[in-house]
Amino acid sequence: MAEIVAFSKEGRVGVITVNNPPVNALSQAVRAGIKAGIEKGIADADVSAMVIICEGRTFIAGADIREFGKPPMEPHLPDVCQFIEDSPKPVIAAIHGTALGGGLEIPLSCHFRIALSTAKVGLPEVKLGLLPGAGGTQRLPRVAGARSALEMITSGVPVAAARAKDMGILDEMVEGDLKAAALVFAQKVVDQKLPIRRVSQLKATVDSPTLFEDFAKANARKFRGFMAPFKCIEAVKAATELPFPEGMKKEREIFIELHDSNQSKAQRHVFFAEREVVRIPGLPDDHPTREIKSVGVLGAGTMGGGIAMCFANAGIPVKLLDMKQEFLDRGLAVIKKNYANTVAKGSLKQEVMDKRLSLIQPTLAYEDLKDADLVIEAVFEDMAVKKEVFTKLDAVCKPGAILASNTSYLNVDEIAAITRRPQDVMGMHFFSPANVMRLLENVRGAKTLPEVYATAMKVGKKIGKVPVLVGVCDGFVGNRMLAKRTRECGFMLEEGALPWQIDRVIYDFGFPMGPYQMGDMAGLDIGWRNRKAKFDSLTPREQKNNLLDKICEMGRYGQKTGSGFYKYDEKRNATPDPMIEELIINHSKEVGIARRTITDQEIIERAIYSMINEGAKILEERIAARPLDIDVVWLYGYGFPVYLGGPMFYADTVGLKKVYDAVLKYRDSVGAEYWTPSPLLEKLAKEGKGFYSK
Ligand code: T1G
Repeated sequence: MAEIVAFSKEGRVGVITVNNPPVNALSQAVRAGIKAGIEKGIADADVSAMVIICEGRTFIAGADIREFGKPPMEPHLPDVCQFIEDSPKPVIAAIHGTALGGGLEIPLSCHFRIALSTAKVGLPEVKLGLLPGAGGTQRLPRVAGARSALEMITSGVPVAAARAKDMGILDEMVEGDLKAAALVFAQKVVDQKLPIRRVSQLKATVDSPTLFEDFAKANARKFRGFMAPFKCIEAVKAATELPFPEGMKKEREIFIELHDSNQSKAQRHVFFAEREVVRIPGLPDDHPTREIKSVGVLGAGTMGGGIAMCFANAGIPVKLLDMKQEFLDRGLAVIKKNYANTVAKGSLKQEVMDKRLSLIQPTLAYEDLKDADLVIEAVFEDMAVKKEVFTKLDAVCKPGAILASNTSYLNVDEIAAITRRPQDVMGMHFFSPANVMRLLENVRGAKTLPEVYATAMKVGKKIGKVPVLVGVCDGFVGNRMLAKRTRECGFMLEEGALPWQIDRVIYDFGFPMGPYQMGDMAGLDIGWRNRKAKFDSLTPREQKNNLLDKICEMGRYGQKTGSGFYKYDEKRNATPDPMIEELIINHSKEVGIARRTITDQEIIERAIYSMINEGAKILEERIAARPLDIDVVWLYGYGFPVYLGGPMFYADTVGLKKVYDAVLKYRDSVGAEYWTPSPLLEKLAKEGKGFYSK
C-alpha cells in the first residue's frame, strides 16, 4: 500500500506527496503526514525549499467529510496550516484538478501557489452548511480582497486557474508536468532568495465601507433560510477588522456552531445521499448494463423535447418522433429557442449548440427507431395511447432495446404487459422542464430485468440527472407524496385557511414557492384534468372539495390566463384575489364546514407530516428502498429545502414521536381514511428511533 503522504528529495527541494484516493481528502493520516513532511524538510539541512503535491486525479479536495460528526483527531487542520505558514523554509503548493475546501486552505498557508491551467480552486464548505474552518475565511480575503473572498466563500463555486491567478490566489499557471514545474519554481525561489510571504501578515482590502451589508442585502433572496452564508460574511468581515489570531478564533467559533447545526448535518447528509442514491441495494456497482449509443424519443412536446435535449447534451444521438410534421417543427423550434437562450446568456457556445442540434433528428417514421438502444415515450398521459405506442415500438425496435415510458403515474406493468418484452420495459419519469430538473425517477416494473434498470441508472447519471430507482404505484414516490400535501392543503382551505396563508407558510418552510402559486405557474388545468381522471377514486369529501373545478370553470388557469388562485399583472406579479377568498368562504358554507383559524404550525404538520407518513408507507411497500431515495426525490424534484435534508431526514430532526403523535391527532380530527399512521412510523416512534438511526 503506497504511503498516504511520502517525503522525498529532489536536489535541494523536499517533496511532500499526498496519495489518498479517490480525492486526497484530508483524513487524519493525511494531516499528520503533511505535518511530518514539513518537519522533515525543516530539519534537513540539505533542503532549501519544499513542495506539496498530490498523486491521482486531483489535489486535495477538502477535509474528509466522513470524519465529520466524529470526535476530531489531531493534528487539526488549522494547526497544520499554521505549521506550514510558520516554516522558516519556503513551501510551494502545486495544484491540479480541484483544490477545494481544506484543499485550498493548505495552499493558502503555503508561501507560493502554482497550478496547472486546467485546475480549479474553491471553498465549497458553504454547500455543506459550513464555512472554511482552517483559515480560509481569514487568508483568502488577504490575498484576493474581501469582495472576491465573499463571492467565493458564500457561493462555494470554484474558480478556474486563470481567474484565480488574476485574483492573486495563484502565483503562476503552468502546463504539462506539474511536478517538474514545481521543482523549477522552488529552485527559482531559492536561487533568487525570494522573501517568504506569509498570507496571515497581509492586509485584507475592502473596496467599500458598506461592502458587507450591501453584499448580504444583494444576496438575501439567494441565501434565504440558510445560516452558513451569513456566517461566512461575518467571518470574512472579521478578517478585515481583527488581527489574524483573533480572526482565526472567530472563524473557529463560527465553524463549531455551524458544524453542530441541524442545517449542516442535513446538507452533509444530502452530499452523501446524492452519491449513494445511484447505487442499487443488492446489486453490485459493476452489474452488467447495456450500452446506450442511440436513443429514440416519442413525442416532440415540452417533455419529449426536453428529454431529447438531455441526451443531445451528453453527446448521444436522438431520433425525435411525432405524428405530424407540424408537431416536429414546433418541438424543434422550442429546442432551438432553449439553446439560443443559453447561448445568449453566454453559458453555451454557438458551435456547441449547433453540434447538439445536429444530434437531434426529427422523424415521422417508427421504422427509424429500429436501431435505437433506448426509446423513451413522452406522449399524452392516457393509458390507451401509451398501449398503442408501445405495441408499435415492440414491433419495430430491435431485441434488447429498452422501452421506457415517461409517465408520471400510470401503471408501468400494465404498459409492459402489452409487449412481448416486459423484461425490457420500465418507466423513466423526467421532471419538467426535463432539460433543467435533475431528478429522474426510474420505475422498475415487476418484470424489468436488473440489467435494464441498472442501465437506466447509469444513463441517467451520464445525462446529468440524479436518478432514483422506484417501484410501480400511483405517483411512484414524488407525486404520491405530493398528492397528500395537495389534499391536506385543499381541506385546510375548506376549514379556514386561504391560499396566500398556505403559500406563505410553505415558502417560509423553505420551498421555492407555495402550492397555489406553483399551481398557477404550472397551469391549473393540468391538476384539473388529473382530478377529473381520478374522480371516481376520490373520497366523498375530496369529490365535494371542488374549488379547483370552480376556478377552472371560470377560465382561470393561472398565470397563463392572467388569474388563477391569484390575480396577475402584466409582469405576472401575483396578488391575492378577494373574489377567490369569497369563493372559498362560500364553498365552506356549501359543504357545511364552519371555518376556523388554522395556525401556521397546523399547516406545516398537515402539509409535511402527511408526506412523511406516506413516505413511511412507501418504504414499507418497498416502492423506495431507503429513506435517502425519498429525500433525494424531494430535494431534486420538488425543491425541498436542502438545509432540512429532505422529508425523511427532516422527520428525524423533528423526532418521529412528535410526527407520530401529530398523525394520530389528525387521524382523529380529519379522518382515518386520510391519516392512518404507517406501521413503520409507529414502530420507529415507539422505539425512539428515526428513519436513519440504525
Ligand atoms: N471527503 C470524503 N469523501 C469525499 C470527499 C471529501 N471531501 N469528496 C469526495 N468524496 C468521495 C465521494 O463521496 C465519492 O465517494 C468519491 O469521493 C468521488 O466523489 C476544514 C471543513 C471533489 C468535485 O466539499 O465536490 O474542507 O461514492 O463522486 O464527481 O475548511 O467529490 O466513490 O464512495 O463526487 O469526480 C470541502 C466535496 C470539505 C468537496 C469530485 N470539500 N467533493 O467530484 O466524484 S469540508 C468539498 C466534491 C472542508 C475545511 C472544510 C467532489 C469532487 P464514493 P464524487 P466527482
